[in-house]
Amino acid sequence: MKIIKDSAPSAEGFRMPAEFEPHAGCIMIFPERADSWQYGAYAARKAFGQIAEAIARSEKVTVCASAAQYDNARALLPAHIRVVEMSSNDAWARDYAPTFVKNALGEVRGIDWGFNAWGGLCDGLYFPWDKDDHMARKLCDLLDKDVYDKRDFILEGGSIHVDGEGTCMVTESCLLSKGRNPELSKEEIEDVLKAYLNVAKVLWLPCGIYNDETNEHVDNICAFTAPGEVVLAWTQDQTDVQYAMSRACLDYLEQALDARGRRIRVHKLPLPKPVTVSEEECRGLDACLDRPARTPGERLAASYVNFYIANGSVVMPAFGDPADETAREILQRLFPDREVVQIYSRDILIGGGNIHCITQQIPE
Ligand code: KQY
Repeated sequence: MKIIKDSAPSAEGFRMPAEFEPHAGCIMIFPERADSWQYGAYAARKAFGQIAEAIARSEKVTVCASAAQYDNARALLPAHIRVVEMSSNDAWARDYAPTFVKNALGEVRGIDWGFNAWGGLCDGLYFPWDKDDHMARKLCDLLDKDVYDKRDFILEGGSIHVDGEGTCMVTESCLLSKGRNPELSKEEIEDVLKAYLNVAKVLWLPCGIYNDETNEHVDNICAFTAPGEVVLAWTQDQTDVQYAMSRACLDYLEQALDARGRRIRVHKLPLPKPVTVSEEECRGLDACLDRPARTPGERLAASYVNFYIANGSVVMPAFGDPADETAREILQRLFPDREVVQIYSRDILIGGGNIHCITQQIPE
């Protein structure tokens, strides 16, 4: 594996493909952290396993597990899912596995961004995060991919979406947060995205989902379903705090043009009714940084937008809400050539994310 320090992907003809382009596989991490996953992650591991199996029906899945959990992961997951021992601080593959870029010859390379647990000592979510921060490079080594060293720039995979045709989408609340790259201006951040993802246009949504502890990652509020088309998490309830947030994103998208000069077609994806943590769930969590990890009644950032597009399916969350089926039907209409598979993901949501946050695609 070569570590590339002196140039950026766009200078060498590499670009980040859209998630709906063909994959060689998917990376996940086996959950075990006791302040993220209630009751020793028992239920979270079952949900991760169901998601891995659903994705593995159409692409190779690699699951990283700690030394302590390797045997358990190997026993839980079927033989066609690869399990490798790799240390991490938690299980958010989207955020610390490499972002992959590809050139016209089909060569794939990784990008190793800096990771500081969603805000470092400013408003990060746990400490330390050193093992997470090392994963991108280890995974590139494992997969035999050269890697761009961009550790001087803090970025998580869940904070970017691309359409594969020159447009990237982010939220201001996340990329301009004080805990990421406070020394850089908005224009300088855009320049890094353009150089590393090889995009010509960055769409800056103002915000994400209410109480999303990542400073509102884009992958929970809005996602490309095709070039020029997005789904946006939406509520009709004007009294809900989320209404103004989704409305602000819609207003932004309705006046925006993408890199090809297209107007963006916005499909509204309903949100489930507010999901809150129960006392029983809180009792099952260890403390985090000397504080309770969650408090009873706390609202979680539940959204159907947090889905993963696999080669043959779209794997999306279910919350046991009446909107589950409506959301599934909308995604099925938008992805007619893929089977939309719904997986009950409350146990992942309690950890602070959902299906997109725990998966990272490797382009074909
Ligand atoms: O990408 C994500 N949504 C990860 C959130 C991490 C939360 C840590 N408790």
